[in-house]
Amino acid sequence: MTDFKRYLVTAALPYANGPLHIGHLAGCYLPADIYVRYQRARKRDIKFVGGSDEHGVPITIRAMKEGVSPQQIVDKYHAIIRDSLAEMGVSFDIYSRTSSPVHHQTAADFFKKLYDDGLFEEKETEQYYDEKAGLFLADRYITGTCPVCGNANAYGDQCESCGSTLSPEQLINPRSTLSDAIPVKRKTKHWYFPLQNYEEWLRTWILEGHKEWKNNVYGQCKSWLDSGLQPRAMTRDSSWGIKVPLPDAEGKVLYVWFDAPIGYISATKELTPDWQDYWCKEDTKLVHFIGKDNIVFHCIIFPSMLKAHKNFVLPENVPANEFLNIEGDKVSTSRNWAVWVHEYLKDFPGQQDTLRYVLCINAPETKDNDFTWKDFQDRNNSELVAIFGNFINRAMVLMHKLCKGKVPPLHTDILDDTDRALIADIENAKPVIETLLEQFRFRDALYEVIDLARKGNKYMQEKQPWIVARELEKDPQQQKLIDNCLHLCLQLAANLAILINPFLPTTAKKILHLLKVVDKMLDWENAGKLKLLSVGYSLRTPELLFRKIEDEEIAAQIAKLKGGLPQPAAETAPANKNKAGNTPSASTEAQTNAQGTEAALSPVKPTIVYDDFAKLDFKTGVILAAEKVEKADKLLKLEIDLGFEKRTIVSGIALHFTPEEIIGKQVVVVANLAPRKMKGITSNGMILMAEDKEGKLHFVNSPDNVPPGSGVS
Ligand code: B3M
Ligand code: ZN
Repeated sequence: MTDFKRYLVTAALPYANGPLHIGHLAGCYLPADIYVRYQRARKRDIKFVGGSDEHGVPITIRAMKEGVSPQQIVDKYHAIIRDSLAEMGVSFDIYSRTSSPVHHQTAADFFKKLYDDGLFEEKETEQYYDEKAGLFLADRYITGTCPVCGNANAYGDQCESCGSTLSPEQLINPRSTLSDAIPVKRKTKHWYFPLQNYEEWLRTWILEGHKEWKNNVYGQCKSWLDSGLQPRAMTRDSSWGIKVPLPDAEGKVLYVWFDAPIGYISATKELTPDWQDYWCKEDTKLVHFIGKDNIVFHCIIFPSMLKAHKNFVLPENVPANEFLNIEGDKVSTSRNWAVWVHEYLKDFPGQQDTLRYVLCINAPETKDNDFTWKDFQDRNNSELVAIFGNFINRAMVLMHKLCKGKVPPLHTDILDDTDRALIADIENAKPVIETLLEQFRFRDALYEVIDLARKGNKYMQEKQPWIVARELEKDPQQQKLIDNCLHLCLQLAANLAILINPFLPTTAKKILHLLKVVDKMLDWENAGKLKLLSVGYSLRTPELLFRKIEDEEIAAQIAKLKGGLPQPAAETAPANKNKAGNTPSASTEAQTNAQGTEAALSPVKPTIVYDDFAKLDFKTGVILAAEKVEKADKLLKLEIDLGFEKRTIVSGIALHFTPEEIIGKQVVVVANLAPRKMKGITSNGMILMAEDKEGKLHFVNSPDNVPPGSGVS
């Protein structure tokens, strides 16, 4: 179906267990908002719903850690998140919360309907229980030794060292991360949703029917489906959540990933009595904006639930983004490696659009991307200030200087090729940007808008009305050239307001103010038109749209970010990336918030046998060249002579050594480590470093007079 009558757009419900960081914005709130603002400008019937996710293990844990009730936690963070989103201009029609009575009722009814239809399997299993904390433990809250690689701190669902997907039963010496108690097995009964029964249908619906979904989304769905779906428990043992609406379910609540997506339905119910039009009529286009860690829930589990319940529309698209890293490192709330939105708003008052711009133009749409403060400054200063702002400002200033503050006429009889090229650029931008927006390619779309402003600057530079003005005394006819230039520039300024509006709404409003036109002009259908401003109309005196961001402000932000960190760890390579494990686990809800482990002096690792050691191939080498890796504070790219060959190795030592001081150093290299890519550079091995008590790094030198390439054992 392509002819949709109405749109329903959702953005993932953030857990109310911490404030919002810019990764959240870039992941789903900003793209969703851009899409919705664009569709609103097209006069589509559209609802944008969201709210806080207030149930689940992460909330209970946070409450335990802070020594308060879960309710206090969600009240506090719901307010912070709601306000941050509103101040960033994320224009929800409703921002609700899953603790609302409407939601409790809706989710419980949903469960009851599936239960009454006989869809759940009831199963009794043994699960780990923490007697000290008085809780059944979700997989993520159990640690122990990995049976595969011996890592002493593997999680119950995954070992971050070797990437193996685990179940808590496989861990050697399991411990509770909450109390350090040794967990005991307890019997417990739960209701399982038979996902496997939906596998065939999902294959047809997604793999055949939605080939247009983004590669990352389609690929993850395919990999889940290919590895086979399992029944999934839809209830949990907990006192916090929505009570299971059955008589024999004391102490049981709905699994947070069962209730949270239903939150989209509840929020729509709270918003409008016509909610069924949006949820039940086939000609609704339902779009879920999420981050990549939520793909399985929105593409596989929730659609199966909707299908099982019957009468609901299914998502037409799920444009999930990848992750945004900060200064080369994964966001970690536990290490405070994050840029918090409420703090940004305090530090950069009135500069919401700058952040919106940077997060969109650098959005992790197809792969993980990196946010750096330097890039933030550069993009603000050299794109928003120097291109977009500069164009609008020059047009306004020159119009005041050379056209008496009024929109000059267009003398069509003297239009030349340069004028006509600009007119074509204005007319052509709309369909291009429109197509990109419809395809959820927001960064490309925004690039096109900036590019149009760039063309405006170029046009002005070619026309140079300020030079033409010098001729006026000799030849008053020259005024016509000036008029044409500024007439077209002002019409372009009006067009830029329309085109930038979905992305930078405050900026669009500022342009409207300068041009003294009403909001109505921002209707999308006006884009591409050349008669948006009437001839003779007087405009306001110019005001700058953006301000330059100074080096000191950036230095302060970097210091703040790094101040939140413990001593850098002695690793010479970034921490292991989470490999996408794709076995459904009982506690995936904890993953987003439990990411990152604290840096600490590393204890002696578990014993290995000689054969393990013998697999490592150490060789001596000499550093031939070293240089900083762009956009990664910690990394140096090294060229190492191993005698028999030269190697590129990327090493995380840039905070400890300058490139110059290490050239010529003798080193020991792990020569048979599988290559890995860092910042686009393939690193072929690792150099050994020693870390002293103060956290300072020292080279493990190879002995004097040993030629490069000698074996070390
Ligand atoms: N609260 C997980 C997250 O914040 C979860 C999303 C729910 S969407 C229905 O990533
Ligand atoms: Zn392992």
